[in-house]
Amino acid sequence: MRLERHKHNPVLLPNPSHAWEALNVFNAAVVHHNGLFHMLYRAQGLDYVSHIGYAVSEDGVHWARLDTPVFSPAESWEARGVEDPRITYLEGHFYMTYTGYSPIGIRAAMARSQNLIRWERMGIILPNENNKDHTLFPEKINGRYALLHRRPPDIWLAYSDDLVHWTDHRIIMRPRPGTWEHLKIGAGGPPLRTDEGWLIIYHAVDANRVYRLGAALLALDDPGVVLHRSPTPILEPTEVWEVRGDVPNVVFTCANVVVDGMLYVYYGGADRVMALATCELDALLAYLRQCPGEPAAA
Ligand code: M1P
Repeated sequence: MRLERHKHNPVLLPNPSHAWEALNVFNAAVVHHNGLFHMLYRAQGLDYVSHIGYAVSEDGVHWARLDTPVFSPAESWEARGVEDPRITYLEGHFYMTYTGYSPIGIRAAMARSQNLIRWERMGIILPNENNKDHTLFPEKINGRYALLHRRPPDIWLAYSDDLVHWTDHRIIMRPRPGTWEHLKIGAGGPPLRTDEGWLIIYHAVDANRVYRLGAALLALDDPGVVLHRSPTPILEPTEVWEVRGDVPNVVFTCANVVVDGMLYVYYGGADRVMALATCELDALLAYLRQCPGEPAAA
């Protein structure tokens, strides 16, 4: 099973007219809301400080974007950039999980918005540790908020009563040694509820630092249980703009949305451009149904 690249890829390119997005635009969040696709993308200029820009689209392929970023570094712990946004619509708010990068390291942070343009910081949610690739489930599970995050090299699950204090951390997926997942793995966009489980798309890094995408289904009432996991990648770098860019051989996703039964996976190509790959959701679920599950990892 492979995702199909859109024929108009890359769908978003750096814009040399704006210093803040002149070099790289990549690793975007995308939500589909009120009939429009909204993209919050990571952008870098020559200083390599990451900002987050906004673009909107009717078809998910052609985008109109704002001239200035909607979210930029403002706190000491994100002084070198706000990176890799993922957006979850939950209880009437858009929550953006993002990485704050600074001389102290990388911190898992969160902000919220009602309109995707003005953002209110909620601060670091996993304090005193280098952490990233965190993404919020779109509903409570057994009465508590749930989050995937990454303590290298594994994907972890945690729970919270208030979205700020996270407890009950446990590993749910480990890299598979000697494979396309050898070095580390990390969650992509927010888990998608399906009848058969929480669908997640994740990235995996091999021993040569090639980034690929895989998929898994987690149990609805206990996402710590991996019901099915793809043994082979569903996307790997082959196009020139995936193989050559700022960082070579990278496909990296922070966004997966379903519209009219079609799964849209947005991904950064070689940390330079934004691209789109799709498949029928039912086809991916049929494939995963045949893939083995795993015993609890922790
Ligand atoms: O350069 C590839 C990716 O490297 C990092 O991802 P991770 O630590 O999860 O492997 C991130 O900086 C990501 O933004 C980047 O695309």
